[in-house]
Amino acid sequence: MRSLFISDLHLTPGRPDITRAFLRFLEQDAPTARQLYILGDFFEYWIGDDVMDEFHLQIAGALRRLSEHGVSISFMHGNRDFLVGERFCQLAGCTALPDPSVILLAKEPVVLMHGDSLCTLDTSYIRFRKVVRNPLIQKLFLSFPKRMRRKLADRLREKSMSAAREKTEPSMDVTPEAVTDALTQYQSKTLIHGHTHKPAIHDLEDGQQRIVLGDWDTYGWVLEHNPNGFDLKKFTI
Ligand code: OKV
Ligand code: MN
Repeated sequence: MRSLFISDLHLTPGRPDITRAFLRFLEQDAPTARQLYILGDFFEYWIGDDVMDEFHLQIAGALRRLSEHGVSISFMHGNRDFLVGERFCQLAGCTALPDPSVILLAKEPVVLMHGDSLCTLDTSYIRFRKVVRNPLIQKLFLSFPKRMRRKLADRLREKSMSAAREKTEPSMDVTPEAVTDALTQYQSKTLIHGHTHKPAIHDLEDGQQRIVLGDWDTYGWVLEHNPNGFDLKKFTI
């Protein structure tokens, strides 16, 4: 009875080392699990399912192989790959998982989120999110020619990279209020999320816990839940 949780791989053709580590994980670790939960920012960027190439098809194929092996795969969007759609999920044998979602682990409710919505002090990002998550604006963006989408996305990412350096650390992390609100709303003691790139298991008041997944860069991170509880595993890429 193993469940695995990953997020923030930021897969891109520019990081073949991370892609290889992920494909290795799919072959060596994931097949003996019952479920695999992908909690957002699986891809570094996504501008439409119609822009998939060899790289994306290889990853979708590897995921599909795992799903056909009997592992159920759930895919939650992150703040980068929120445009991943039905076509990719179908190719990859994944089921879309809304943000937030509540699952049962050892009969206990557990809240799953990407984590960006917990960073309630990041006002400039919240503004950006409101625009790009608007269904009408998404429809308009997806109606643009591919080269125009590419150009616009490249420009937005460049702009955001220079802005991120100016941001002070605390505004990027989750706020305790947002965490408490989520746990209260879903009457759960455990919250699992990614996004902040600060992997840890935080024990909170009243037996509550917040588990933060790690981003894949120098190390890869996998959270495992088994009959003994949670285990946040770290390995070199
Ligand atoms: C994803 C982030 C780029 C953060 C644009 C409407 C627009 C969608 C989009 C374009 C960008 C996703 C889809 C990307 C996340 C960035 C920069 C910062 C902080 C529109 C709908 F422009 F028409 F309104 N986009 N891409 N950022 O390159 O994957 O999360 S992206
Ligand atoms: Mn994120």
